[in-house]
Order: sequence, then structure tokens, then C-alpha cells
Amino acid sequence: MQATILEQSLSTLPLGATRFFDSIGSTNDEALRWARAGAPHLALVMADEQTAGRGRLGRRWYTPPGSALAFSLLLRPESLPAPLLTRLTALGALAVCIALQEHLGLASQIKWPNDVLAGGRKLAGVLVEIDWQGDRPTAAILGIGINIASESVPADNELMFPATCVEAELGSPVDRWALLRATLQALLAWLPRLASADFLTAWERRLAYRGETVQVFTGDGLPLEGRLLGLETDGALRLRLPTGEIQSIQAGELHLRPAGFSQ
Ligand code: BT5
Repeated sequence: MQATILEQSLSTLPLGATRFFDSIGSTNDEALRWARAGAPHLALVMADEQTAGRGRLGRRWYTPPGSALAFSLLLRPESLPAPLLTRLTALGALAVCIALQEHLGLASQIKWPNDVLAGGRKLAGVLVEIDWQGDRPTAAILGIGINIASESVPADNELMFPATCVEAELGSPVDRWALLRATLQALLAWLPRLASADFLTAWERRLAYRGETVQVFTGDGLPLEGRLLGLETDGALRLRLPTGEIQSIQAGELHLRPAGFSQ
């Protein structure tokens, strides 16, 4: 049933192949298995429910049935020069923002590096995983989870950051297959332009907390604190530290400076 709706909804997109599961551990794991078994470029794995959905650093991603979008798109890196692999997370987040804006009129931002926020709460997350053979990437798996209905939003005490869903932000029901289609469409439209300056501009325009004071936890001692200026050309975050020094950060966890903290 859902597989048929899905196939109809995606039928005009140039996808390599599609697999739909009512329930699965993680769509990223399935896409990786399929990649190793020879799945083509732009193969899509989609699940109604994930029982072992993953975020970064082994964190959990919650996808209960019937209430969210959880999918993984497989990209064969022949057409993607290695430096561009680092832009795939942003590509996923940007595609979600564009689909929300153009398809539903809902504004959203990218919380660097991989979250999509609406109304200051997390509405979607992106997890990119690369499969390597020696030092050669053989597949990139771009996994995206989007909360659609309120059942998809975990309880606050399970979260590192407040969450929301598309229907709560819009105040009306949403056709999730149409949103999936719009997201894939945006993703496929930007994929050939991943190396362009336009891509960086589109990403930077949607960056959350620009001009605000943030803390970035790099896992290396105390968090760095500074004003968020924007992005470097390699996608690193550019901060102005209280000393005036400009610092680029390649990886980390971003937070707004806690209220009441004075500099
Ligand atoms: C992410 O990680 O945000 C990446 C999420 C990627 C999920 C997709 S779904 C399809 C594909 N298959 C997978 O197995 N994964 C991908 P991170 O930034 O590390 O955030 C994880 C944290 O988000 C968790 O520790 C929770 O605090 C929170 N979280 C978990 N489920 C959530 C949800 N549904 N909505 C909002 N926050 C959630």
C-alpha cells in the first residue's frame, strides 16, 4: 500500500531504484548493505518506521511508524570529487529547507552542521556516511529524518535540543509523500551545483544564529565562544572570538550562548 503510493509519488524523479520498508533498523544501514550488493547511483531506501535509527556519534534517531519521513539516498562518488563529500550533509539540510519553504511556505534554518530548525526547534536531522575501499570512497549514504506529525517528536527529557514537527509548525496536516518528493527534487537540483559558490551562498543564507553569540563544543576541552559570522569555503564555521581573532571550526556541536551569561 504505502510502497505503491510512494512509487507513484516519486515516479517522475530520476532515481536509480527504490526500496520501501514498513519497519527497518536504519535506512542508512540498509542503503549501505545495498550499496555493497551493487545498488545504483541515486538508489533510495525509505522506511515508515526505524527501530534503530541513528544520529551522529552513535546517538539515536527516533522514527515511530506513520508519523515521519526517514530515508537514505545512495550516491556513487564517481561523479563527486572527494572534497565535495563534505558538502553532502549541507546538501541534505538545504534540500529540506527548500522543500519546506517552496512546498509548504514554512521557513526553516540550518543549525550547523546537520540540523534543520523551525521556530528554533529541531525538525529534521541529516546523517551522511561514506563507505571506503582503502582510500577510495565507493558510496555516500545521505540519510534524512524529518518529523511530520506530533507522534514523531520525542519527549523533551530524551533530547539534547528541543524538537518539533512540520504539522505543529504549520498548524495543519501534511502529505508526507509530497514533502518527500519536494525534498528529493531540491536535492537532485542542487547535487550538480555542489561545487558552486551559489551552493555556499544558499547554505549560508539559511544558517541559524548568524550574528549571534554561540558556543561550539569541539570535544576538545572547553567550548569555543564567539559571534557566528558565517561559513568558510570548505564549509567550516567562522567565529569571531572575544579577542577579535577569527577562528574556523571544522566539526563540533553548536549551541546558543546560555541566557544570562555575560561576556
Ligand atoms: C542527527 O544526528 O540529527 C541525524 C539524524 C539522521 C536520521 C536519519 S533518518 C534516515 C537515516 N537513517 C538513520 O539511521 N539515520 C538517518 P544528531 O545531530 O547526532 O542528533 C541526534 C539527537 O537528536 C539525539 O541524541 C536526540 O537528542 C535527538 N533526536 C532523536 N530523534 C529525534 C527526532 N525524531 N526529532 C528531533 N530530535 C531527535
